[in-house]
Amino acid sequence: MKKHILALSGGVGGAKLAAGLASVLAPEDLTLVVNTGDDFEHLGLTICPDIDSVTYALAGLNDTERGWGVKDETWQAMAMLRALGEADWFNLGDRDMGMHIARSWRLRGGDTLSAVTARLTRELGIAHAIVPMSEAPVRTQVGTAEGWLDFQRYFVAEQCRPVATGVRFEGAASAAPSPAFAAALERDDLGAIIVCPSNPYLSVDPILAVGDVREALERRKVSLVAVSPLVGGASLKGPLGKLLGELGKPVSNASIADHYGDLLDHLVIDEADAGDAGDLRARGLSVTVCPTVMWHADDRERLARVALIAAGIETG
Ligand code: FO1
Repeated sequence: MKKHILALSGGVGGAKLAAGLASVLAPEDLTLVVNTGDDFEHLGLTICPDIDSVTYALAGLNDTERGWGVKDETWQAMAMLRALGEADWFNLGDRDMGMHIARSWRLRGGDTLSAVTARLTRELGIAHAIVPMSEAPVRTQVGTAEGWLDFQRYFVAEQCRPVATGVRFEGAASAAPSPAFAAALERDDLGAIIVCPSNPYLSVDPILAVGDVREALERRKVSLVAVSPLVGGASLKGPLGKLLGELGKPVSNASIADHYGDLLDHLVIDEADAGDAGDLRARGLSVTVCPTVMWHADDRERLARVALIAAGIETG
């Protein structure tokens, strides 16, 4: 029987593997659930950075240099906003802004975030299901000496400079998984759960914190395979290394494995961290060591196949 794959993703790194999975799996065989804890309202627009990173990656529109937003972007609207004295700490490209306007318009018309995302991705020619983790707003906040900062304030405005004392997900406990996420978790033909190489604390945890998602995953009958976001004992991009240090944890795959705990069956780690494999295996984990940096489409596809094989899924 053909198996269905549920993948959990944040932005940037996760989006690359999401695109790899979409290149090796048929649309009906994959549900991509995306973190919405980074979402916020800005200048009257609803911004969903991780949904957009996954969408742009699957549509081939992503800017690979910057890591977020649309390639070949222009910034005229931003220049006008600046001239008008409006907030300019969060950069909205002209093409990207079209996405935020369309989303905000449809949400204001009463559509759910799932329906809006389905519509926007379909219009961009994406056949695979990209679904938000929940319809309800969940907001990631980072604890600092000055109090709790909303995620984009911490990440973009403050450039992750404040020392983090904790992370919380406002609204997660009372939120329900989106209908497509809940349905994927319950599928009889669910074959594996793949956790993309996103920040476990900032990008994957919000998904696990939604309603009873963690309990549903604990009850799973299939393998959960995570691809580590660490390369050579450091985060490739983003604040994971800094955050781990501030939370008093070593910047190593042992911390990733500890963090996912019993949820994790198999960890895919980078060849630069091959030295971690022995200790990880000694604690009962299955481990695959391979190149995990995804520069090009063939890297994304190869890593997707590695993750699926680790989960016991034939990729043809
Ligand atoms: N990241 C930045 O570092 N600076 C920005 O000005 C910025 C703008 C932005 C606009 C739209 C979008 O979808 C993403 C954007 N990001 C920006 C990235 C975003 O903050 C992060 O990718 C995620 O929230 C973390 O996964």
